[in-house]
Amino acid sequence: MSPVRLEKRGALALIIIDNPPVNALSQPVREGLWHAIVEADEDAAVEAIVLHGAGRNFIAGADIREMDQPHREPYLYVLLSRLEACRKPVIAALHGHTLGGGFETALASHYRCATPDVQIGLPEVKLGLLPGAGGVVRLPRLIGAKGALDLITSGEPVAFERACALGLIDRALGEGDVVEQALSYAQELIASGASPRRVSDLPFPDADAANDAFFAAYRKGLSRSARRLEAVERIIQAMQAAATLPFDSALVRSRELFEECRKSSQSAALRHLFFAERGSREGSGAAARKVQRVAVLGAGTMGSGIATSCVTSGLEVTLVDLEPKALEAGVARLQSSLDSAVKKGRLAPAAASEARARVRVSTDLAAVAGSQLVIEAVYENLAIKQDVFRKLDAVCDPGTVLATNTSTLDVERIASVTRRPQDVLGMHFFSPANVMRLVEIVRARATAPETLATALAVARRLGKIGVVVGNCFGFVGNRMLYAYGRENQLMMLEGAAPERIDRVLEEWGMAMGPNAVGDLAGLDVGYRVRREQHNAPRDPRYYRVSDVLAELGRYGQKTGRGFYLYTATGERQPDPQLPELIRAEAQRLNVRQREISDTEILERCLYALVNEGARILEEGIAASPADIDVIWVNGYGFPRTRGGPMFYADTVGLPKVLEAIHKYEAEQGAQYWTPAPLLQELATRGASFASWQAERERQRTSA
Ligand code: T1G
Repeated sequence: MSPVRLEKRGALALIIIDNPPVNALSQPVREGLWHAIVEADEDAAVEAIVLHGAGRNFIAGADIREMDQPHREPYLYVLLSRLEACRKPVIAALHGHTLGGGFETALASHYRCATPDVQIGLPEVKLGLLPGAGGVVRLPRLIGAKGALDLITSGEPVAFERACALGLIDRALGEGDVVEQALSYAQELIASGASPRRVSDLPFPDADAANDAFFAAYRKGLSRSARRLEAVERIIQAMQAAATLPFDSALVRSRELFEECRKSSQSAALRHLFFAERGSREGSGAAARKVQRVAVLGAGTMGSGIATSCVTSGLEVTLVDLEPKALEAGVARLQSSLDSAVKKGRLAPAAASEARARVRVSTDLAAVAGSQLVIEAVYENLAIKQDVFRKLDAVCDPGTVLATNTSTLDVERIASVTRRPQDVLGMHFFSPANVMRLVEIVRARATAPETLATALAVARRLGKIGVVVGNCFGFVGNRMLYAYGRENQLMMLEGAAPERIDRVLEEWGMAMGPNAVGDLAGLDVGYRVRREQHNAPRDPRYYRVSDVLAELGRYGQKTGRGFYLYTATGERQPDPQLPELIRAEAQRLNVRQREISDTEILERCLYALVNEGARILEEGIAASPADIDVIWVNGYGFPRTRGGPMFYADTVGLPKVLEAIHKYEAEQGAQYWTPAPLLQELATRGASFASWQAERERQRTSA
């Protein structure tokens, strides 16, 4: 059945797009729209046409899944030109998400009305694309070049009030039924003798925008992250075409630039992550238990961050810390997070007050009773955590999910002290917990599917991305981080300056270099973890530079000195004492110093990630290469435009990655550079991680 229906309502034609879940403009939708539009336009009895998207939103855009397939007609930009050419008024009835090609459809309509829940935007840039169906050429004709560029290069949606203020909506509707209101608006237009009003007939409004100075200034004002997105430059070029060429020529030019974006590796990476971040939350298929009250044990930095994230997501929170002073400090951190969210306009004052009202605090562990989920965030020590879980086991109702926020301890050994291991798992949040989107959900052997599904549902409720991982030292993210950091540390001993390694990786795209991250997290933290790391390599060089600094009390930002010196304003500067300190340590360890190329820095850090990621896949600790990508992009600052470590390895080509690993195996030894068997096998047969995963999924569905 076609996902597009045409209903005649007296003199009105109502075209309904019904393509769950978001009315994406797939080829069947475009084909159905074409026929409905032509029929309505050619029907003499029809005096106006209303476009409506069934369900929770108008249209969320083109079907992203089609981006890697050959184009199939009708092309959206052609369809929209046909829509705009209708000889009778076309009214777009907007509600909910009206994004990308969906908003371009609204722009090609003659009149736009919307209910207050509308979210209007052109988020293509977040996929490494640009509006390819006329948005770059029509939008500035309504709101000017600057406003249009801001909306398109940010990709951020605008809500109802702002959309009305910008003139994107001709009639503001009420909270009621969008169809009924739109039909009566259409009746009004007919009664007033309104005729088709085509945006493409409007002149490009900013005379000055037609000159290069405007666009040069706009480029100059771009943020560093915007400059890194190839799509942003192409959007500006498309806008320049819109400012200087006739409408049709500008439309053609925007299509050419869209195609360049669509074929770019950045867009492939960003579209990969779009689906990877949605796929990772696929649970075990079991039903999640309902969670409305969460208890957080431990009011330290992590605990108060987790409590903040829960309470701002509408959950009730009981924050427990046996130390009154620690509890007081935790509550203060939570309050301050709420205050700053209000100050930044991220949280309405009323919502902040309601959030505060949902917080209960206690120094008595028994206060967790009645919670459906308990998240333990006490001191990172196994014996302490086991003691806490014995007590939770005694106090909590049956079916309560008991989660530990441990980042390195064995979840199995925590679950095993309870009589309910099926309800126990890890929920590894990343600091700051109220900001970072990633949660590693660690399943132990006995963890039940419902328990996993509940944790995934809570992560989504918190606006986070939950990724189910297996139980091993460091789970997925940190386990790979140790390999990445190991190479960083070894290369410093071998003569590469810490700030140079950071710079090379940051210029490549990492949000922060490993040494800046170490200083931020605190070199003392890693120092303590490594002393508990039962499987640390027997190698005196392993993280030796960090250890020397920690032993000198140079913990990083918190002490003003670590890999860098920190000024009073927090600026980082190289520490002139460091080269000699590292050279002396290298000499003591008999490590020869030499010139290390940028390529070697990148390959040793990035391919160490890939090699460890391949082992993690072999062991079943991660369910897919995409899950590893989601973890590293959302938890460790891996650049989204590179798609994640495993996606990146596929773009390099596994044979090339393997060749480099063999080189380092010869130079650095087999201890760290033996190729993972999976990588070896895939590279040898010219496969990729993606094709390997697709094959596994085919076998699973056909089983
Ligand atoms: N295409 C295909 N599938 C889509 C989709 C899309 N545009 N948008 C969502 N989905 C799927 C998604 O994968 C998930 O599937 C389900 O719908 C629910 O999504 C020509 C070229 C609209 C804000 O970038 O931002 O138009 O996991 O979990 O949290 O110029 O979806 O259930 O199998 O995200 O309520 C531009 C992308 C496209 C918007 C809803 N549009 N979508 O969020 O649900 S390019 C976008 C979103 C374009 C034109 C250009 C969000 C949402 P599954 P969800 P949500």
